[in-house]
Amino acid sequence: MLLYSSLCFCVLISISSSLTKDELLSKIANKHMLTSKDTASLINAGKNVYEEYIARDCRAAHLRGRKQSGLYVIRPKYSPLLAVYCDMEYDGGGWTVLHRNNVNSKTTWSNPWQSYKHGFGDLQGNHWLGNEYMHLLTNQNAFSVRFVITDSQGQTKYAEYQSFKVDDEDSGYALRLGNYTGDAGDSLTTIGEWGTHDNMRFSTKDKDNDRRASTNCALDNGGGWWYDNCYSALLTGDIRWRGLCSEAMPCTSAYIMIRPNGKNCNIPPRY
Ligand SMILES: [Ca+2]
Repeated sequence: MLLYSSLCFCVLISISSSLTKDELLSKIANKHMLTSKDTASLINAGKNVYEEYIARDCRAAHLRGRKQSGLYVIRPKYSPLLAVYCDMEYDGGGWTVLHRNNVNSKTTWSNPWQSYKHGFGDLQGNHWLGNEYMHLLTNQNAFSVRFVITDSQGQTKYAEYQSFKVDDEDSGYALRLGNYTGDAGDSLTTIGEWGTHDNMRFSTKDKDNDRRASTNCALDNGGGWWYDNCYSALLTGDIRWRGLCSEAMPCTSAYIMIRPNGKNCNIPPRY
């Protein structure tokens, strides 16, 4: 009898958590970033989806055998469901893409705080996933981040930081970076003529959290960013990266992507 009851209970739990595709789509927090074509191409969204089995991030999906780059639904531990672009090929795959800027594709980057908070753009093209979602994603696990930039010669370079976190909104979505490796140069944690970016709060044209007293860096430069006074690197709008991208040496594309760094001692992995 006990076994029978347990079986019934398990079946009920399974049935109650199965979602149709429409139900799943309605629960995606950033569904405003999905076109109808996008919703048809969500790789891990079939007819019936068990919400509790949705991968926590692109690395988790990759570990389950998902090797195709494209749009996925993920379920970070402390977050509502999110639609993201997963790069399953670059350097071993499993990358959750937070931002893409191809300068040949026209995008409005001079958006207000609320747009940068909840994300905008096309997940398969130029976009900003959203500071709130970057915070929720990086709050669940220890991530490393790569800033991948294609320079004026067509060479792709990267700056990797061994840890990456975005603080909550009350803390201005401040950027927290670890140690640098890579070949793009470290324009985010070293202090240059125009300051640094590590530990800076996010600023937008309608919220000045930068350290330039006289003006609002976001208003002057267009895109939202972790400005200081004002920037050594800027990836929203024209791409700037000290020593690599400038007006004289225009870079053509930039990505920000994250992957668990395996250095989380406090939270056991849950795939
Ligand atoms: Ca200012």
